[in-house]
Amino acid sequence: MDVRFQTNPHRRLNPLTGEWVLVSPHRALRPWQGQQEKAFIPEGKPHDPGCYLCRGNVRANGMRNPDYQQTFVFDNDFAALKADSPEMAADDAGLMVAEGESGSCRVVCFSARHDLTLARMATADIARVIDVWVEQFVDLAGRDDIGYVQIFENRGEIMGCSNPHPHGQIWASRTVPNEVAKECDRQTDYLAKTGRPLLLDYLDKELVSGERIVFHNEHFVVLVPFWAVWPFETMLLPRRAVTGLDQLAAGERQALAEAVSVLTIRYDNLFQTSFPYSMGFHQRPTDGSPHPEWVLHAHFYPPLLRSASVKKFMVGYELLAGPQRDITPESAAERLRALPAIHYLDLA
Ligand code: H2U
Ligand code: ZN
Repeated sequence: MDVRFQTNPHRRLNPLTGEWVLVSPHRALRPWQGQQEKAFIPEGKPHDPGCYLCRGNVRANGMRNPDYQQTFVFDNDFAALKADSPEMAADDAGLMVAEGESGSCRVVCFSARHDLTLARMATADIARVIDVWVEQFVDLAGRDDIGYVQIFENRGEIMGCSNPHPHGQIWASRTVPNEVAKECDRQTDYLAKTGRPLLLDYLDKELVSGERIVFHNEHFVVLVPFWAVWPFETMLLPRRAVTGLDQLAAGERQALAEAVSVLTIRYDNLFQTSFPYSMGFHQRPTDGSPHPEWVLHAHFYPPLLRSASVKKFMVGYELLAGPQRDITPESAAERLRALPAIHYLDLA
């Protein structure tokens, strides 16, 4: 890439959303006098009697979890969406528009072990989580009242996650939510213009350049997107045009499990902490159309900037004008790429 981008303020376009990010690489040279933090050593137990996700325990609504051995899925007891919602009318001027929204929310326990995270789980056990995501996607996508299935994980207290037990959530809604709708429009336009899926063309360019690649195997690539907003934001992309998790062959699910494992281990190694993030998969809307414009992908949005406790804040200019970053996506990728793929707790 043009070296001028490594030292001068510039903005980059996210072709999936049409939004710009301001990059100020010269600011990364500012002096930093933060404290060096000690490596985080977890002290959790494999089973916590007070955890509402551990096996055999009673949840907030009085239901008892089964004695599950690996994964466990249940309907969220405090679901943001319900099976039906009344019709609502807009005002005449269209200035106060609301509509009923329906759907389903589920919680997915990744492991029976309370003290693990994806980064500490064996690849085979992550593959089991991927199988569960596929089952859930197929089940929800098959419903007439579901137009989009959002699979995600909120990791770490700093992200507002309420429980360290490894788990994620699924929110399936009647309509296509904002972020996905933007990506839908952009990918549709690109396919119409070029006859190729946007993300496959993008991936080809990234593989040629190599400077933002963090990890790759036979079927998946992990990279810091050219337009990343969060300091160590990444994207996981398949090497072929699959529109959803359900289209992955067995070997591809395995490769995805490996990619998730390596990425989350390197994230933990970066600041020797249990690395917080929000991650999730973007897949085709489930309206029954094939959506040839879509390429399945996962986004990881981690907030940490400099250490286990120093995070990036989306405030000021970012809230009022647009996102901004200091360290370039290229240097973030270089740092992640250089980290060992063995967890620091296993090296200790
Ligand atoms: P978070 O840790 O990301 O907040 O997710 C936990 C979810 O678990 C949350 O959505 C649900 C909350 O509603 N939950 C239950 O369904 N039952 C409970 O007993 C407690 C929490
Ligand atoms: Zn637990």
